[in-house]
Amino acid sequence: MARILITSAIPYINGIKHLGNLVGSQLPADLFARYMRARGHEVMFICATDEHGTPAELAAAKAGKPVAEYCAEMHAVQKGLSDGFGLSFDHFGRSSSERNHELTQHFAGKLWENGYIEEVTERQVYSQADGRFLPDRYIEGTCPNCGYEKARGDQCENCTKQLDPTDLINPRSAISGSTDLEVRETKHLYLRQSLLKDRLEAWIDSKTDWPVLTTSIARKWLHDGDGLRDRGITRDLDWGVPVRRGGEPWPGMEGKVFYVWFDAPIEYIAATAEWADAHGLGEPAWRRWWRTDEGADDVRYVQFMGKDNVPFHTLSFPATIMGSGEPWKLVDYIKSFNYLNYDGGQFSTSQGRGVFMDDALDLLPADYWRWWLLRNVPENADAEFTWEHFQATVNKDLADVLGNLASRVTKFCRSRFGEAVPEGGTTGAFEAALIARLDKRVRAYEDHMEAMEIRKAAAELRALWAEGNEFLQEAAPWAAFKEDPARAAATIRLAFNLIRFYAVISRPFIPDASARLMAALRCEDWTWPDDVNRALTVLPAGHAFEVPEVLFRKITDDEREAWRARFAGGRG
Ligand code: B3M
Ligand code: ZN
Repeated sequence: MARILITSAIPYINGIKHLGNLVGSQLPADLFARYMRARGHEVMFICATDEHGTPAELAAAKAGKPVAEYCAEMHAVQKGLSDGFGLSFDHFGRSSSERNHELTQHFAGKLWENGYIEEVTERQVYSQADGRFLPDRYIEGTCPNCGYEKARGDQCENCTKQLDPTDLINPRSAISGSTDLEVRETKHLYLRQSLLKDRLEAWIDSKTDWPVLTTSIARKWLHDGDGLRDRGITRDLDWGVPVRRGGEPWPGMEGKVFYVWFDAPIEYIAATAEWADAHGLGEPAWRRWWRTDEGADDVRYVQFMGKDNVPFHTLSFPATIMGSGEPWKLVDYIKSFNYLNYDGGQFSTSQGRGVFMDDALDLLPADYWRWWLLRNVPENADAEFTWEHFQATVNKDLADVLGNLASRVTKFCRSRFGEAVPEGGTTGAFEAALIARLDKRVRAYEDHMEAMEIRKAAAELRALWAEGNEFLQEAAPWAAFKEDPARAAATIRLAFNLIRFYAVISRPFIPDASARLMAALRCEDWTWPDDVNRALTVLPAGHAFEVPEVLFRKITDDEREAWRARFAGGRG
């Protein structure tokens, strides 16, 4: 049994996330966490809301609420939606927690002691109209790298380049739109990550098994010259982790807070401490996941994130950990994702274009979305959501293949044999050949899941379902029943066990449907089918069952068209 620490990029607090956000980190992380638990490993799966920085302040201002109140409300909303999608976090924390304040200040103090932080008098954009400095997203303008006109002061969404507000061409205030801006001097702390370039590079070079998407972005920023430039890690904002060290205010830094991207990854650690607090556990309970001197040397740490978050996780956060000089756990594997587009364009939070997590759950249960999203996860290239494809996938894979198998077998059995797994008859070479195929496929499925090759895993799972459907089609117990009821009974007995086998192996993808199947089978044995032969004898003759409610319903053409129109844009 291994110990696996899994973190998903923590979503910004500012509003409900769309399906593109969901599939870019939290959902695949959940798939992996569920799979690893199913295989008997000890898993710690952590996520949180990212509550600091300009996104939080701007959204709270727009909602007309104090930022602390806004964040508390939105955290509860996001928590409810992640529960709705079956995201099985061990803890869904908050980056504004006391734990994160302490840890962020702790890391800054260590970095300072070790010479990795310096105080810099820098030039910041000041807005006359707004009467304040304009850090990060408080300023917008044209990206000097790619020419995108809506680049933000901290990063260009289009080309992912990390920016400083003074880099922008034609800058304007995101608060007032004012272009009456001037550059003023103010003192800030800088993380001297350039000093760690060699260590970071050697570390990235050692990660030969990482996805190319991850390492190519990391190398690009390492070699860009600019990518590892020392960066300001403090801001002139009210909301955030106050700049302190050793429990005292940091001289000259009064009224400033740490930059959101400095404290956000530290929240992975803090949220694990929040988990321990929530369960009344002591310090060792969380430190054994994070401190290599306190047990975490045998932990495998995997991170999930969208490609725009890769530079922070391959360079800045590791620089924070390395520079602390303390034995904190570094990530072992980073699984990153491309973007999911929406029906011929992009998902857009600002334009309300696309399906958001709350909308999705209004339309259909989570498993319909989980299946489509994971099967089409933007793993090796960007992917696109279209309503036709969604409808076709749900109707074919879920309703026609898996759902149909469960419903045919249980209904046929009830009408011919009664509400218990039938006895009599024996299986032969035909069944043995099926089992051999299933065995081969389930081993391939395991390999893809271990390797986090999600599309391949989904394709293999679907093929496993199809094997069962085809077997039933050919064995045709409804026809065999007349001449050879014992033979039909043996087929149906195997088919019941197939349903259980599918419930177990499909659970990481479609947990609710799996639970409903198991409930209908009155079975609680979730043992993984290490031995397929044995797995297909778990339900013996005489075992009682119920016919399940429709497992997956079909999406009609009318629904598809109505939904397309509804989500074309302009969500409030
Ligand atoms: N909140 C950006 C995002 O939601 C940011 C991730 C932080 S991970 C430590 O994509
Ligand atoms: Zn750009």
